[in-house]
Amino acid sequence: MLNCALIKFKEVRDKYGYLTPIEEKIDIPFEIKRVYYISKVEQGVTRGFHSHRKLHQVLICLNGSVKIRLKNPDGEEVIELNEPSLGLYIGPYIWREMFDFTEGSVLLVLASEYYDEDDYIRNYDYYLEEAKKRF
Ligand code: T46
Repeated sequence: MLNCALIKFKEVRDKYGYLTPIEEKIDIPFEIKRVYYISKVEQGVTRGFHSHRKLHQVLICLNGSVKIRLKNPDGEEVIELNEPSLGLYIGPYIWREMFDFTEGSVLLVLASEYYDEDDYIRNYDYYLEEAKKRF
């Protein structure tokens, strides 16, 4: 989908386990200003239901799995994040919904900007109106 991409990170495996290094502007296509993570999501809960105007993010499911429904005015797609070496880049004007969090799952998010509620579009009709001008 336009403005989204899967990123496969390098895994360094040795007899002690796995290590995944993530470097700004090398593995992540922007400067990282903020990091947050989502955890302890109860079964059946869906989060998200919004888009951003400027924000670029990479989502990484560090433990367990989660599904992400991505929408733009041309269609939709569901991506499952189920391993810590897989990142999902989401650019501006992509509607997202996160669901099917497995027990104990942890979703890490690397973001290009500080938290700004004004950057969110939380109404789907407003989203479509603005996004149609961009795609
Ligand atoms: C996104 C998806 C993947 C903060 O105080 N600081 C922060 O940096 C963030 C991200 C949120 N908050 C507060 C705002 C709300 O009171 O945390 C609360 C939950 O936020 P929200 O309902 O937006 O959470 P999600 O899971 O629906 O969405 C989050 C991000 O907000 C969003 O940018 O793309 O994760």
